[in-house]
Amino acid sequence: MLTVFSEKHALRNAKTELYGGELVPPFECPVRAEYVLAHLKKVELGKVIVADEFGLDPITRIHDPAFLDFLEQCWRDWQAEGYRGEAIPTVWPARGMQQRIPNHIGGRLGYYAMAGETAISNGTWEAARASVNVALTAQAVIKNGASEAFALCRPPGHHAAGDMFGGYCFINNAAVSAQAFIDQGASRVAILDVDFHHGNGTQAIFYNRSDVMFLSLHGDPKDAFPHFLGYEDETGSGAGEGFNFNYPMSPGTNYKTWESALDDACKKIANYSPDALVISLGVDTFEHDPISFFKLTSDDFKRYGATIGALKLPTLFIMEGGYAVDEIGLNTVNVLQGYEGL
Ligand code: SP5
Ligand code: ZN
Repeated sequence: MLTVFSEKHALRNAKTELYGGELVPPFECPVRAEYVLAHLKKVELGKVIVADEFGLDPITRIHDPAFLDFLEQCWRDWQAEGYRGEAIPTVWPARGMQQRIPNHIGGRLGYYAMAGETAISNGTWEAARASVNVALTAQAVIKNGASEAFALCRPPGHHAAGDMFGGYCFINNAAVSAQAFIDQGASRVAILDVDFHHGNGTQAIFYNRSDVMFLSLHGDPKDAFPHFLGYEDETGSGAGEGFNFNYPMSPGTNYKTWESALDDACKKIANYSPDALVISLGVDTFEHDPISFFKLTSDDFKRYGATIGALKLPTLFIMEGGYAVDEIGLNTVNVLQGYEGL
């Protein structure tokens, strides 16, 4: 399987994450991508190519231009304010408050943020742009006839909505790629999100559409981030009713339980008969992930890769989360090799 990569991921190198009331080194860190790259080279998964530049047009199909301007300008505006730390939101347009966009960078940050753990700092925008270029390059490989490709995206994307960042995500790589398939003539695309966390951004983006089906297996929002989306009764709205499927699962969920959710999701995908399948591939379902609570083993990743492969659909794998860095290469590549039947 071909992999697309960009060294510019390393420009996303925040020093702080707000976690348990402390500023800690971010779980979402540069070695994640380096370890995945090293492992797929070690097992000779296939060619690794560098991302092309796609410009803003495919991104504005999904994201609000004012939101993108904010992401591009945020770090400069924050520094201009004289702040000494990284840009972390501290105020939100909560229940009963105005949804107007303020001038002050502190207000703009809160307006566009869906969570407060994700600091914006120097290079964040450039890395997020590189990440979506990785996804679009892999999407183009499939559009040009390959049956699968792996986009080694970093930073991840599935928590980013049309005008919200957070959960370590800025641009929704999976959503932009799915939209690219549609814009290039696909009638239907399915996005299967196997990251431990609910893909709230992707769900929100396609919630009222029937041409992109979204299915997510994740920690129950009652117990897991992002807490405010991802319940089973979120089934889509308007034309999108019946095209959104959530599989929330409890703390301690093992592979047997997780696999039955996957099997159900795969049946729905097969019935939908999409022209392409996008996998939001987070490996934070791993038993030793430091911020998650599923119990998948490294061998389980190979097993479920095979289940996805059995769908026999053109498949674009997009890297999302996974924070047990010592095993992130093994677990990610196991999915890809399982898919290939190895
Ligand atoms: C892409 C992705 O995986 N984003 C995840 C963002 C999660 N950020 C908030 C984490 C809060 C974790 N609280 C867990 C407590 C574990 N003891
Ligand atoms: Zn995650």
